[in-house]
Amino acid sequence: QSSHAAEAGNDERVSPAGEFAHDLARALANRPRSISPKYFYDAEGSRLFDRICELPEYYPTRTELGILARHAPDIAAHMGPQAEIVEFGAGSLRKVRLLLDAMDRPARYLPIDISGEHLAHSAALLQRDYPGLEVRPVAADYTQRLLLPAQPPDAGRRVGFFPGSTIGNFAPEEALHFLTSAAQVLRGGALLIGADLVKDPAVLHAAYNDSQGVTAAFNLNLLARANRELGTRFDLAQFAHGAFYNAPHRRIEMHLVSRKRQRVALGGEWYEFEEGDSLHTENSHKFTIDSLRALASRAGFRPGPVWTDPDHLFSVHWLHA
Ligand code: AVJ
Repeated sequence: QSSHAAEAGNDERVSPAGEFAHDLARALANRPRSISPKYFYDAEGSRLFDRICELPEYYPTRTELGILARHAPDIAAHMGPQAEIVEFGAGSLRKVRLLLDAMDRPARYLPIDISGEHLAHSAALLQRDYPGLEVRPVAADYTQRLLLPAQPPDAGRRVGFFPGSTIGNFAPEEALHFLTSAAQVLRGGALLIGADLVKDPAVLHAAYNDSQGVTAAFNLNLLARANRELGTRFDLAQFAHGAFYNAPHRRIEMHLVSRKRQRVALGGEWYEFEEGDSLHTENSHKFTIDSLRALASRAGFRPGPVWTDPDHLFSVHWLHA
């Protein structure tokens, strides 16, 4: 798979621990302290995220699956024959099965994910169920430069698939940047993208503060991962999971909040926390149908049909590249 990673222009494969150590050190030195949510997804974090998707309070996954299941024939018709699917941040590969099952002779599937181990496992399971499909997993950070292998001459449309409202993790200017480069690599094809919708803040709050504490464990896994990979000695019991809806920014924010005054060593430096100091670990932006379409237009897409659920919790958009 290393040649695929090279094609995807992934810089992280050179030294993943070096990158994490560097970004964490910078995060701890900065004010406010803030780190990319991409570091949640080691093998343990990916497993915890899969558990989040099963939680009763976490509506996005099952709602999006419902939308995809109901509208798969319509979506497949937009894809056309022998289409190729490029999935950004492919995770457990459950959603793409709904598309593959409805498609006319799907030609090739390129799942891109930062968690190489988790991806290889999921890709092998998918390949077993779709023996005729060319599955080419790409272990890469899709937020870096996107370079995809050339399509065979007889190929159908190249369709990007970006489900789960992962677009919400980006800051607005980063989302614009990502969509602009996606529009370039998908030119002539399309992007099928899931976006979580603005709704009652109480529903949002519950989705990120589940009663079983799985989201808290997912958040704290960032520190556990640092302990495993970087030799830090974060005391997980001394950090609280914080998640709240920031209405002006239309986003859920997740933080790790220090329960007391403490310090941690990393790379020969000490970093201090006062009681109540936070490390900002994630933003999860929410959209209206119009705000997503406006963003896509600015990135060079032509917005097409939108599918949603009866309660308007979640949206799936077809964007012509
Ligand atoms: C994978 C980014 C879409 O923002 O809802 C779930 C990640 N974080 N619970 C989201 C997440 C906490 C998820 N995304």
